[in-house]
Amino acid sequence: MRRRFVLLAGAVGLGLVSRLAAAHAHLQGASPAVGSTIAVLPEKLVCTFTEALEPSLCRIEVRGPSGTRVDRTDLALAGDPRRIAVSLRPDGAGVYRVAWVAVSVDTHRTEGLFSFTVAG
Ligand SMILES: [Cu+2]
Repeated sequence: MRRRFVLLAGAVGLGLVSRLAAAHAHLQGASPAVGSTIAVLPEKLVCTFTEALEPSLCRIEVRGPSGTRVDRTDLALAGDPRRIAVSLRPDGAGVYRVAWVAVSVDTHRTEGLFSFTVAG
């Protein structure tokens, strides 16, 4: 209950909070890499952050070139408390857009967008 309240307050003050967020979970890297062009869509998208995550509160939504959601909503830690992965469903060549929300173990929330391209 307390955590829920903290999250809500965090979401309301997100603009301010993220500016003060020296030690929060920022995206350190992804596979496929941010902005990259790849030949074949991998089975999973893996995102690595700068802080340990609370996986049950994190979200990753991936939309394929057709605009439909292509992640299989099976987000889970991937062998490291700072790393989460989600399975992907192929949606052809084009731009895949990723929207992420990361909640670190200190319950602070960050979010962002990036894309990668699957070459035709
Ligand atoms: Cu924090």
